[in-house]
Amino acid sequence: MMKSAYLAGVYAEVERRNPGEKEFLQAVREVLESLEAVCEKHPEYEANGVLERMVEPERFIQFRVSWVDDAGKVQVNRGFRVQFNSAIGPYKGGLRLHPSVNASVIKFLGFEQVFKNSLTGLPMGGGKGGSDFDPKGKSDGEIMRFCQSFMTELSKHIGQFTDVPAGDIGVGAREIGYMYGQYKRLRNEFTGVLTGKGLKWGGSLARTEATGFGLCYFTQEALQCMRGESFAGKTVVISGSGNVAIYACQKAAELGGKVVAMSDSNGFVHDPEGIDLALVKQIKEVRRARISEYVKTRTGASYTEGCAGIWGIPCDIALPCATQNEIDGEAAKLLVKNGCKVVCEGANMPSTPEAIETYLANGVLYGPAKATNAGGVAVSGLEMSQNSLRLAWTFEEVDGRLKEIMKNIFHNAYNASKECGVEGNLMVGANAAGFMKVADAMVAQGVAY
Ligand code: NDP
Ligand code: 2IT
Repeated sequence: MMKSAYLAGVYAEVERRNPGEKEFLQAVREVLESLEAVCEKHPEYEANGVLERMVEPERFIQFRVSWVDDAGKVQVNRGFRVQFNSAIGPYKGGLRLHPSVNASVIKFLGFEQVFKNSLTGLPMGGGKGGSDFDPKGKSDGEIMRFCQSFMTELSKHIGQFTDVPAGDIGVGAREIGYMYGQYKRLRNEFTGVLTGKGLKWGGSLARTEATGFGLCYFTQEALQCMRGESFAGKTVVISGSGNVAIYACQKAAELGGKVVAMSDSNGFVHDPEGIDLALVKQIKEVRRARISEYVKTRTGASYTEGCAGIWGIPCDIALPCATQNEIDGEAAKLLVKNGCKVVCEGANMPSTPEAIETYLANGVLYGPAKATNAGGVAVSGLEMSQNSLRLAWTFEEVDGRLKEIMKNIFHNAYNASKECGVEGNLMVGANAAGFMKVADAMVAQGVAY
């Protein structure tokens, strides 16, 4: 519970204003609980109403997305964009296409994005968007028509200096292509309004790999600085088998780890010999099929229905890379019981508050999403820079910058944890460090902006 009357009051008002929005309330609560020491040291934040302002999005846009399916039937989905905070740069954050998307999910993601983007050190504010459209089982034509209809409305609210969306769950190169084409058609301009673009039309090398690679760079730096260890020889479990999971798997293996399990929303595969990533890429990226197909080729591996069971596989390092609240208190206890010493988050908010409590109580090295998965948006920021320069950097250049950014994020979070009197608590450190830059900008820019 929050000791500070100021923070408790802000939270009570958020609860009153956003009833039933459990993901959003969970994300806000975690941040506010991390800011006791910061707010005590900086009375100017309360004096300037910074927290009250920060928990209320600058703008929340909801719209109808109608499109025609292959059978000629009219379909209607709900589209969203939350423009949460622009104190340090244009709104920036991904678009999620998943049936579970609603206002609460978009607001939690947009809220977290504000602090994450601040941690990257690049000038980006926070936003997020998406739709409850379910891409599973849709034809390319249906995906295209949905993306075009979605962009027809979204285009009125975004722009290279205003708000720059990108991918998230269900949005990869294909969807960004269809959306970019529609934006260009509507505006008659070729600008960096989206990131994650194709390499032949303004995309950045290493953006596809960035979130997964960045997660491993952070984990490696944290392991080295806090434990004097590395990935070498460690057993790793990674949930999900999408963009983040695949490139986390690749980098974890390159750094000497042995990834033994991956999953999708139906179930998980356990391959004690080490995951065959080329096979996973073939199944998920090329065929857009289910992870269960993995065991048809890799006969030494086993498939189990139900995605939650993956946390019962013994490992040294767990990298949740699927979705929010995928590790609950029970799963966290199981991880700890089986010897897991490190949990670093590729997904956004994959651990419930009970899971985080379990990590902290058991000395698990816990890397919170805002810090650990910031590599994706960081390289999106680098894509914006390259677009503005009308230049394209090499893979090595972008990857090198990503590595430096992830190391800096770790050290900033670690140092902030010390300043907050909880050395090594990277959740408090990341929240405090990400918050202060935005808060100072909001104070400097005055109230009525
Ligand atoms: P993808 O759509 O590429 O992959 C998502 C993966 O997670 C799939 O394997 C999917 O399985 C699984 N998944 C999705 N929803 C659920 C669910 N409700 N239960 C179980 N499994 C689920 O998305 P990304 O890899 O891009 O995103 C994964 C996570 O990383 C998300 O939390 C996202 O917000 C976060 N993230 C992404 C970034 C990026 O740059 N893409 C940057 C930072 C964070 P299935 O195929 O069965 O649906
Ligand atoms: O959650 C995230 O940081 C993303 N989905 C990436 C956002 C971006 O703008 O690259």
